[in-house]
Amino acid sequence: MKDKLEAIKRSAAERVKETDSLTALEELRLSLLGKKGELTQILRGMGNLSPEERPAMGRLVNDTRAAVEEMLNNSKKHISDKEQNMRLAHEKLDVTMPGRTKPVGHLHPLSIVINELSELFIGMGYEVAEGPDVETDYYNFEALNIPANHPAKDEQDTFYVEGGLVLRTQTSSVQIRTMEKKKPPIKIIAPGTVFRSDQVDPTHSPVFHQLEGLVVDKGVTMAGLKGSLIMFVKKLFGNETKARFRPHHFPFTEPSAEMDISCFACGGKGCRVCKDSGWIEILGCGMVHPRVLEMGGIDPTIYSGFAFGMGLNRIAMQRYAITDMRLLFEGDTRFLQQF
Ligand code: 2NL
Repeated sequence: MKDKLEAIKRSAAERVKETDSLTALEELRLSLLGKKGELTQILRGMGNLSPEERPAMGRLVNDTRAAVEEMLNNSKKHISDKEQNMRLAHEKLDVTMPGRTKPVGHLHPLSIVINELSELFIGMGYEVAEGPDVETDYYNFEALNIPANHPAKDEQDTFYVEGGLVLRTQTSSVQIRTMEKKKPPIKIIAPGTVFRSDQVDPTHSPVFHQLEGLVVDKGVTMAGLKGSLIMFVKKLFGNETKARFRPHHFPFTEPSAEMDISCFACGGKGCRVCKDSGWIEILGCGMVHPRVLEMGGIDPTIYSGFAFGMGLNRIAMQRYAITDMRLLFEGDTRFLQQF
């Protein structure tokens, strides 16, 4: 029996040495110390021993068992250290590496300008109004006092859609619709996309953007128009900005004017931006024509109004030093990512 225990111990030492995984080690533990294990079998055989032999033999079995357990435990520690080191080397994480970011969309330069101008007008008490891009002839032309034979109605200038509809050539139609729905006081801006049958070049596009404004109430005057617009350009281009109004003609306003501002590039001295004039044309405006008020359902003997309209593409181009309008429409992300 003694020899047998010695043999078990020796073979256990050898087998432990050969084992290199925790699962194999556990199998080995069961085969040595488990219910059906080799040492357990020997313990069972103790019943056959004489009472004198039993205590010494019992001690020997226990010592062997303890020795085997110690071997197993040492090996377990050794193997799990080794496995952990392997995992650490394998799953190495460099927290200083740059993260992988998802590309996030952002505002188009035109949207930035629309938002900025809208905020300025909202600050002056205006509300933002919107309407359809496809309009009837009535809302786009007739209600604005543009006669049937007006050159603007020519197919060379306006996109006609099936059913006698047009792609709106200005956002004025939005304001006519507002006048029909609301009683004065009316104080709105209508920013949006407009369409003209233009050839594409660095300063023209058949799709572009405008912001129009309309104020209708009792006692609205040309002086009020000038005051409001001067306040607006000072807020947008700086307090030192000067303005001048030149007489003009629009079918929907009377009197009408164009507004120039002192060049923001040279301050009025003359440069390439203002073509040496010192002034930059910024918008058209005027007192709403009485016939336009009437067609909007407003009595021109009680109420008066002023209106103005400006192109947004040029403002965006000036603001961001963009030299070709096509860049605003082509959707090239290499260009758009800069804003
Ligand atoms: C320009 C000039 C202008 C208007 C737009 C307007 C709208 C209504 C009634 C009267 Cl509902 N007028 N809009 C008035 C004057 C000028 O635009 O050069 N736009 C780019």
